[in-house]
Amino acid sequence: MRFLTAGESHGKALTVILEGFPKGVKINNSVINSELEKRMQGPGRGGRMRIEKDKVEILSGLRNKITLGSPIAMVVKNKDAKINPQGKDNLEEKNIVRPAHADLAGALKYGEKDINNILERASARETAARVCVGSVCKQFLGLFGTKVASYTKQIGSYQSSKNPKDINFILEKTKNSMLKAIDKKDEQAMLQQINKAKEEKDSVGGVVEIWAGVTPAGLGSFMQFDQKLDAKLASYLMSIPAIKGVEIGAGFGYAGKKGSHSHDAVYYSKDKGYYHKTNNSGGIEGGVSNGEPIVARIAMKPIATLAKPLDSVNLKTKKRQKASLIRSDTAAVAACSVVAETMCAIALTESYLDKFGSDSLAQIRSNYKNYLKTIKK
Ligand code: EPS
Repeated sequence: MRFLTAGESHGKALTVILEGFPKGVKINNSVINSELEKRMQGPGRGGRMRIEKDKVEILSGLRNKITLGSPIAMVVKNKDAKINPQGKDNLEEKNIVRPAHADLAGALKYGEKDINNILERASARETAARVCVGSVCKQFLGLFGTKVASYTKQIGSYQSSKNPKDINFILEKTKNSMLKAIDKKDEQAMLQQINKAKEEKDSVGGVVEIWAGVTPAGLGSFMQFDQKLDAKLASYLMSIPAIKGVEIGAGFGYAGKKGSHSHDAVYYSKDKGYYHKTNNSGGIEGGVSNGEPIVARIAMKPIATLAKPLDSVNLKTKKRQKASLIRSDTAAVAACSVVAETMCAIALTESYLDKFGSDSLAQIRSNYKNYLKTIKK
């Protein structure tokens, strides 16, 4: 399975083609739309989100809501469309790069002076197209009882010390939380971080924790570096704009611990099969899922565009100037959590298809059932 997105932030639309998705899966576009809506929400989002009403239009690859096994083309139209691919547009030229954005590196790469030609594609708006793919994948994974959930662990300097019991706990607690917090008190403290940053014309980042399960043991492989499930998951999560750190399970916490205090001992019972009482590995050992929930954390840097801009340089004059003031978010951690679930669902779906066959749901189901019987034995 693979997908390609196209589209600029202020282009006509975001487009995605998903190829290699199995035949026979029922896809509900209202489920995709509700994920798109969640990506637009959350405290700290900026003015653009009040303009857009992201909705998917599925153009191909389905008949009567069921996938055909053919490429699935999906479109999310932009309301704030300014780019005219075939003629003059009404974007004002911008020459002052915004620190921490793709502006300078992109301008140097392409010998560009107008940063519109960089930021339009580098914008996090592209993730709306990915969310469409993630939602399709979540609907596939749901057929095997696999759910993907996430919550906001940290905003700015405030970190929640609460730990979820399981995936259903996260789904239940975050259902009515705009910030996707699992605790009301923590949510208030995290909101304060966002409001304070907004008052100070600043921005904040945070940490999102992602859980996936139930996943069968055996997804991914230790045979080659690029087949390892943790390597795939880490690279997919790192590909989200503004992500600067990824941890699987105990992650960096492992470094300061002894093996006897950190490795997950193995047990067996007739009901459960093989299991662990702890999950420091985050459900992946040797690049392969071990049947425990998959747990990853990502660190998002503060939003790059600041209302109180940093020093920068005008690409045309080479003179020092304050960075461009472009409409932006104060925080987008809750939105990022939807994209993180998306990338996790895509990585897991690819691993399912590698393990159980890829072109027909009926055959994948039968392979999956037989496999589960063998690993229980
Ligand atoms: C975004 C759309 C963008 C930004 C934001 C994310 O719209 P505009 O640039 O018109 O305000 O709101 O992008 C960034 C903050 C960024 O740094 O890329 C979206 O749809 O998520």
